[in-house]
Amino acid sequence: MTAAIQYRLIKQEKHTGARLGEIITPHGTFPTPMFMPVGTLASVKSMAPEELKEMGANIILSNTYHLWLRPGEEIVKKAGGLHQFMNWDRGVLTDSGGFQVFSLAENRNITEKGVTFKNHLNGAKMFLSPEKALQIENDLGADIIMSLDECPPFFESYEYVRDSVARTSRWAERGLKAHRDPEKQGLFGIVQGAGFQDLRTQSAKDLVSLDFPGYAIGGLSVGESKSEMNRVLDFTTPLLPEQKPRYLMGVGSADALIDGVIRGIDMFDCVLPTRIGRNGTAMTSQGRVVVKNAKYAEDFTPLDPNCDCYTCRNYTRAYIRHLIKSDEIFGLHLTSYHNLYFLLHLMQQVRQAIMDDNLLEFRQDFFEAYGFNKE
Ligand code: PRF
Ligand code: ZN
Repeated sequence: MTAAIQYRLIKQEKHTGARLGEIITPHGTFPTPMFMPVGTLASVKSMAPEELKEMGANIILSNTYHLWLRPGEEIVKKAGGLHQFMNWDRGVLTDSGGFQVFSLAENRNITEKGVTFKNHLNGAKMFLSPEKALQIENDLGADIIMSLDECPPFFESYEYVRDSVARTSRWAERGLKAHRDPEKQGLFGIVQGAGFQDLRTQSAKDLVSLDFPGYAIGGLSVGESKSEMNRVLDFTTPLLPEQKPRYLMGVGSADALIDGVIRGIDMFDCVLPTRIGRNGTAMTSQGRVVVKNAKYAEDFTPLDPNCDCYTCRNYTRAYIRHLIKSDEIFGLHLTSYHNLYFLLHLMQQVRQAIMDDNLLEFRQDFFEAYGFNKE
């Protein structure tokens, strides 16, 4: 059997845990570390697939929970799968729905079998199990699919997290058994355990013994501090196999990407660039620019003076501010375009720094210009 997803480690950076590699998928081979734009409902909000390609996006993330509710996985399957449905011929990853049920749905009840909840659209009672998540993800047809996990709050009690981690491991094993086509889709396991080193260790051990083609680290960037997240990464990534990709879920601020890469992370996703973009905030080499602010009304410079994206080559802060203030949808397209470009370009620079063994110097320079802690 040829596994759907393979990872090739090309180079380890000399002074940090960072790695240069590539991930081989049924829809192309892509360099890592990488950032994955989020297209929750089979669309990266306001972005055409051609635009994502021209800025170098190689894999996008979509959500099982949302597509299950609307339009339903049956319709996506009939269209020929997510790639065909949305006209995207590069990589797709679907999250399993666990995290979304916990953040969006109401009346959740979690048992060994799975989780019942009322959906956030019409309040209908629904049930998601590890097997159901796999059936939906198999029907959606993404290249990388995720196990159903529980993401407990970071400051939950030790006893709760211990039992939750054990259940997430059992769910991961059930998902693996239910997975129909490992040659077409790679199923990743998700390490949980909040801030507890022994529980993260147990979780990683359980999942590594199941031999997934890749591993995610979940349960971070859920309200804990950046230093807490880095502390957990410091002891968690070394528990994962060197020859498999490592994915830090839901992390997308520029400083956290760099600090994650330094600790051995290969893949990231986050709604941050598109979400704050729609609401009039640009990520720039000099920190965040809230372009909606009055002080930009007569600023005829680009969002980021050091950016050569389509938005920055052609439009000014004053114009974009005007569009966003007037609810002109072109405005949020321009900021989304720039923010995605900014993070994809940042990852390109990070890969070059790994190649040159100067990632720590790169971090120092970047943080200085960015103004550490602005994010
Ligand atoms: N689990 C899953 N998806 C996620 C997370 C998680 O813990 C997070 C946490 N940052 C984001 N997305 N399945
Ligand atoms: Zn730009």
